[in-house]
Amino acid sequence: MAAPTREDKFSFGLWTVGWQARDLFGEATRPVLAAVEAVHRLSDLGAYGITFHDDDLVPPGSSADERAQIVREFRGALDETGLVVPMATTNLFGDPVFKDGGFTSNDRSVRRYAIRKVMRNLDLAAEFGAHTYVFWGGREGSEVDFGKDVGAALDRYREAIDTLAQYVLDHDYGIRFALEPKPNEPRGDILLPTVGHALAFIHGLEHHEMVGINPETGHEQMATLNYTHGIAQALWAGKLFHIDLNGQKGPRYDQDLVFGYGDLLQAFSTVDLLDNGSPGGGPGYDGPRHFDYKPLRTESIDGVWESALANMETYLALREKARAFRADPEVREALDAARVAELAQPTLGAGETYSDLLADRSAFEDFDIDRARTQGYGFARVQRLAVEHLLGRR
Ligand code: GLT
Ligand code: MN
Ligand code: MN
Ligand code: MN
Repeated sequence: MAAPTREDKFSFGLWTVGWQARDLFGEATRPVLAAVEAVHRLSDLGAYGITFHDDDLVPPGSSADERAQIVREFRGALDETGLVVPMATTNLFGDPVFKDGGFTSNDRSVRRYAIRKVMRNLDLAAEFGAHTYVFWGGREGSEVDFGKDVGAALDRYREAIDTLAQYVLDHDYGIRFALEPKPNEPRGDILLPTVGHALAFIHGLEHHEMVGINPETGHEQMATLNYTHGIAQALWAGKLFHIDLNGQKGPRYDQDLVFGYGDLLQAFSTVDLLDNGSPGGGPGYDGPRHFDYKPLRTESIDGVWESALANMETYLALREKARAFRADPEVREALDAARVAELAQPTLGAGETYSDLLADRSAFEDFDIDRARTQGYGFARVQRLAVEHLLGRR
């Protein structure tokens, strides 16, 4: 199999390969990974981009001089390798000041501070040429229903996004926003818990055209939802602005496993959709394939690079399989038999109205309902062939 190249547009968060594996129960198992080192190693592995939170790149508490030097060195590494920064984001969850959220804290002064923190990092994101800015509101939520006015929190969320969108427009930064849903963890219940909630929220925004979503595989699966369906609806709405790929084994804590190391069959349909678009000719996704995973805590730095590569290799392997699947004459025949393409045909004919439908006796009075009741749809064969391809038996 071909090695990853820049054209594949693979990107990684600095916080992923840089995760020191500090968890709820134990200390870090790995030393700090310098950002410059991460840039070089990711570049060597064939990635094209690196993303960061303000605090991953510039440790909180750095002086103005230290900040300038860090930014200079990071810039140098990017220039040297040709790696780009397609996306940046703000840490509104780590500092205890955000324990009740950033944009939706009950404390108004915290909300004002949060917006300022984002504005500061938007300047840096623009300086590095990022086109997407992610908002993951992990602390926006509650544990106590009576302690949070959810409607008011959504008003404040909207106010923050509207204000920041205006800031981006006024500065001509050419940045679009991508909201990242998650159902829970670290908050007991997080606001905008799923793709669907986030899409509905976007409709009410002042600059809704510049706001889309950044769905993460594991986050939808934590909510027991079908990730491929989630991104399909985001594509349908023209809102798949960015993507966080990883692996998750069902509804438990957020595992952030390597892409494919959970529901592999669903990862297969995810790659097929992203790369090839919907079977009815709907659009695919041509943005960065961004991995948001955590290298296992058991691993030293070797395991970090091993797993970084694994994300890309798994994606490429599934891409090859998706191509072969779509090209396989037997699969085409099975898809035809399952009438997958027929769904793209409008239910009413061109120019047909409900009156015409009412007048069409074949649609109701003479409809052969027994045929429709007893027919098989042929999905079993489609699934069998998909698994055969995935297993390399075809
Ligand atoms: C954090 C979270 C991720 C988000 C990152 C962006 S931060 O690691 O678990 O899912 O994408 O803020
Ligand atoms: Mn996650
Ligand atoms: Mn994460
Ligand atoms: Mn994520």
